[in-house]
Amino acid sequence: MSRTLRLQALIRLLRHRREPMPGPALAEALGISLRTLYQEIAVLRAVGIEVVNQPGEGYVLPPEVTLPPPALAEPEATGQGEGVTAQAVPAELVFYTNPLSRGGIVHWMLEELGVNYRTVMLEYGATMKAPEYLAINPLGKVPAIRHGDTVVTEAAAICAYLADAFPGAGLAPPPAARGDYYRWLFLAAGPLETAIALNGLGVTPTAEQQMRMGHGDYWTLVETLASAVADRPFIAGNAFSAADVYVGSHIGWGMQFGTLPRRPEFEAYWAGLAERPAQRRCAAFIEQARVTG
Ligand SMILES: N[C@@H](CCC(=O)N[C@@H](CS)C(=O)NCC(=O)O)C(=O)O
Repeated sequence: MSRTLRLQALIRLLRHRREPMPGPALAEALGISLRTLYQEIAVLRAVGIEVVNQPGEGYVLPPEVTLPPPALAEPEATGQGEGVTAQAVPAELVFYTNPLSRGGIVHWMLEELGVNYRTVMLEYGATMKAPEYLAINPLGKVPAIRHGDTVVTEAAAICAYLADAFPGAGLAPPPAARGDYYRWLFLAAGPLETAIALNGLGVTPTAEQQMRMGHGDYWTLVETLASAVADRPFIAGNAFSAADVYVGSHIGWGMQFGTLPRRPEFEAYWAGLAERPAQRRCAAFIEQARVTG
């Protein structure tokens, strides 16, 4: 890893945390020695980034620091020069997950995109709650991605981000045609998730409570979603999109785990999605993880 990338990684690790990060944990997360870490911190201070060392606790970045300054920015792709074409180095794409988690949604999205990515497997209650990962997602939950300097958490947000970051895959409609795309992505991530969770816990809000809670009534939501996918292979427009990855995952898993009813509309919609090669690869991966524990 070049020094520029290492300094950016160091900044990234610190700026997503409020709590100090101990030097040894920071050095380990960056794959460098403590001695190198001290040198890098000195470099940051030299360019005006005041990394604060709280004795006995670790390092923090003051919240007002906005980064990175030009001195640490990625070198620009130089285009053509001297008859040689300089290639921009693609930003690293890292996928944080556990095989038995909502990470499966993002896994499917990544496989649909066909891009290169590096997977970091995290264990529930262990590496998922370790300082290195809390620097990525302070909630200690998966999935998350880091794309170059950009960290995204929340499966729906990750799917939408990836569709935009890799437009060549055609997994987001053109901006002017995104009404249904946003509508169903957001409905599934918010109201549907809440309704399914409460229903699974056996909680039925009263009519008065439903007026104040964003999801309203579970069965009305089910009916609405069933109408949205009735007699159509895709939920937004005439093409497969990130909205199908996200909403389809809820519908497929919902029927599998009994959190959504096996309505004919859901069965037909999911049957079309489950046949996709990327989805088959992900299903096989999950199955293997389930069998091998
Ligand atoms: N709203 C988040 C939910 C993420 C979530 O709850 N992930 C679960 C696994 S499916 C998790 O990481 N649980 C571990 C924990 O909370 O300790 C999303 O949609 O990505």
